[in-house]
Amino acid sequence: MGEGVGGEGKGKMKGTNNIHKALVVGLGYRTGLAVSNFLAARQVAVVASDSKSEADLADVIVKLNPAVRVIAGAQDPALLDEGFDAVILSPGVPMTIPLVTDAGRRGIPVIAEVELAFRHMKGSIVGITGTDGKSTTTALTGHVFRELGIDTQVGGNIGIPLISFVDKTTDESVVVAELSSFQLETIVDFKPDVAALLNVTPDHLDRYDGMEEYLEAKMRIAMNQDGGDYFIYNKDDVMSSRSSSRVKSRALSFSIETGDADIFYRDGAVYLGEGGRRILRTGRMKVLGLHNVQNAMVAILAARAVLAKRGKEPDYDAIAEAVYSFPGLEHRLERIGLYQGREFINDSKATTVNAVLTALRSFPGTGVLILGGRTKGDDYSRLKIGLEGKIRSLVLIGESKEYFAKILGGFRHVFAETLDDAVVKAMRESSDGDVILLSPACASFDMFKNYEERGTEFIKSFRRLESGALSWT
Ligand code: UMA
Repeated sequence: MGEGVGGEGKGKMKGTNNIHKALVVGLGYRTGLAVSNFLAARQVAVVASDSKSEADLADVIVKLNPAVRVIAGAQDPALLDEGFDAVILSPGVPMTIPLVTDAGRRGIPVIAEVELAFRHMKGSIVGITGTDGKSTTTALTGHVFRELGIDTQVGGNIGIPLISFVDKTTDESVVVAELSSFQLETIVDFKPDVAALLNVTPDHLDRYDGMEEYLEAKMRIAMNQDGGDYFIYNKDDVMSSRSSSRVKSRALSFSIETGDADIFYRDGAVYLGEGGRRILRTGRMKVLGLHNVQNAMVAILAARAVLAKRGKEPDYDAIAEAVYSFPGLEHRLERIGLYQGREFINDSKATTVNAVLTALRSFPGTGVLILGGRTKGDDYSRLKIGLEGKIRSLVLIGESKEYFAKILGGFRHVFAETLDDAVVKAMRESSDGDVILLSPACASFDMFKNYEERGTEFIKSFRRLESGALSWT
């Protein structure tokens, strides 16, 4: 048996001893795999348990360190009889499964991957949580730090487990972490230098008993912060605003509705509350929509807070340039090009009604919306408010086309069989100056492997149209 894994990074190892034998629960495609390999490389004896069958896990198992013992299928609490120093939980596994509750009863520490990563991490941590906009804000904040010449790592719920890059961090690094409520459920000492709570609206209510419980999970992001840390919150969002009074860290607010905030938006520009200095002209940003202005305000406050903790003054001009140059995330309100006066926008990642409403709000004028796919039980009639006065015509795709035709019957619509067909019909339904938006409000699995493939196919259809290979007239 090896020396065990304690923590050579920021964590003070309160209440946990070195880990010699670990049980990783939930291999997943990313988290459990990364944790298992991280620990095995440090000579920790690792058992990985997953409810899927060995056959279903084949893709993951080939990437595992051969020293890891995999127990696939049933997750019997009797497994704990072997004795473990810690259970490391992947975010997709509920804390309520018997294997995990039993571990707790036996006094085995149950920790999140982000907790383990924290114990090995160096430098400053910016943690970003909230219901909507986490990934974009995380990417944008990371982009700003990088453009300022700071060594930056970006990860968490955005798709790269923090544990996979902790070894690269130094005292000068900044880690920008997207944190879901699932990841925050099992943190112990995790303490971000800067925490941001973007907004709290109903989500994951299949896993939480109600909004208060969901909020509590999110507020864990600030539970270990002290007076030297910062908590960024949205003054326009009732739940996040209310929560700011309970944190021990220094609260910094952002707003698009009031000038009474640490940073705010007014008439196409972003200003600092104190001193009123103008920081941004939002028209220069590549990413569209007021929600991206909010995301930018978070990034600016996060940069200011980290620099303040390092005793440095922010260079707001450099920060503004960094915000302007942020290209946005792929498949999220991604501008792909202009063709015969129509602007094509790929928002394939929009799989919920809220995401589509945000997309519709983000551009002025009119357009054609490509909508449909596999529905997820959302209340799709809510789309009507966003479509009114904005959408000339709907191009309906996927297995839900008839369903949408029925519930959105008041709006002009046509059916399309493929994305090529959808692009052709969108051209015919639109006019010069319109937007052609793929923002499907649905999962992609009826027609594609995932939303990435759907977005990529849309871009290919656009390129064919541009080159003349796809004719629309
Ligand atoms: N499993 C069990 N027992 C159970 C339940 C699940 O063993 O009772 C297994 C599953 O079979 C699966 C694994 O546990 O193999 C769960 O894996 P996972 O979902 O944690 O998968 P990862 O690939 O590691 O992805 C996770 C995040 N997934 C979730 O939080 C559900 C990813 O967020 C994240 O990017 C990744 O870690 C990086 O660390 C995705 C997500 O959907 C994007 N997040 C939710 C959201 O954004 O709304 C929270």
